[in-house]
Amino acid sequence: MQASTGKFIVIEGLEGAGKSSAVALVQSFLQQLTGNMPVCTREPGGTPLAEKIRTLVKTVDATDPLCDEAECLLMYAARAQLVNNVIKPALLRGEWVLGDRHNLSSLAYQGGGRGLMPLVQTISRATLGEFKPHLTLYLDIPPAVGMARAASRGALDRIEQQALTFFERARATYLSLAAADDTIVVIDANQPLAQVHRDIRHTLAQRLGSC
Ligand code: Z5A
Repeated sequence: MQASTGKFIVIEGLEGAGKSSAVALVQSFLQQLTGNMPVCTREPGGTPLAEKIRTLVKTVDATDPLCDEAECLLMYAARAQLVNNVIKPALLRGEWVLGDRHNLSSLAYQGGGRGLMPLVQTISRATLGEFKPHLTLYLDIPPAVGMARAASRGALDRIEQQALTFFERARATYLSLAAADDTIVVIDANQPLAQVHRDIRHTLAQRLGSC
C-alpha cells in the first residue's frame, strides 16, 4: 500500500451482535474526526459482482447445496473484487473506509466454524497478501443471545440456520485471533446498547484520536 492518510476500520461480530448500529455510530465518529464521510462497505458484497455473490451465499438451494469449500472461495472472490476495486483505491485517494465485516469473518466462520483454517489461510495470503484493516472492533456476544436477537428480525438466511455449535466455534476463533493481534479490539456487546456505544466511542477516541 502506498502512503496515504486514509485508514480502514472494520466492525465484526456474530449475528445479532449489533453491527448495524455500531456502523452508524463509527460512521458519524469518522465524519467528525476527518470532516468527510468514510466510504462504507459490507462483506460479502460492496460491488455489483460481489453483491451477486452475496445473494448466492445467503440463499438455500436444496437441489445444489453450497459445499463448504465453494462457500469459502466465493467469500474470497467477493472480497478480492471489493478490495481491489473499492477499498484500496479509496485509501490511495486518502479516504477512510469503514467495513461491515472483512477477512476476520472468513477466518472465524469458514476457518473456525467450518473447520477449513488451512484453506482459508492459504487463500487469504494469495488474495490479500499483507493487506489488513488498521483497526477492527469485534463485538463479542454469546451466540445464543445473538441468535435470539437475529431470530426476532424474521426469517434466517442459509448461514444463520447453522447449529449453535458452529457459532460457538466461530466465536472462539474470533476471540483467539483478537488475543493475538493488537489491531483487533474486543467490545462486550452483551450489555445495554448505550453502554456498548460508550465503549466503542472510548476505543475510537483512544485509537484514532490523534490521527
Ligand atoms: N460471512 C461468512 O461466513 N464469511 C465471511 O467471510 C463473511 C460473511 C464476510 C452475512 O450476512 C453473512 O455472511 C453472515 C456471516 C457470513 N452470516 N451469518 N450468519 P449479513 O451481512 O446479512 O448478516 P450479519 O452481518 O451477520 O448481520 P447484520 O444483520 O448486518 O447485523 P447484526 O450485527 O447481526 O445485528 P443488528 O441488526 O445490528 O442487531 C440485531 C438486533 O439486535 C437488532 O434488532 C438490534 O436492535 C438488536 N440489538 C443490537 N444491539 C443490542 C443490544 N446491545 N442490546 C439489545 N438489543 C440489541
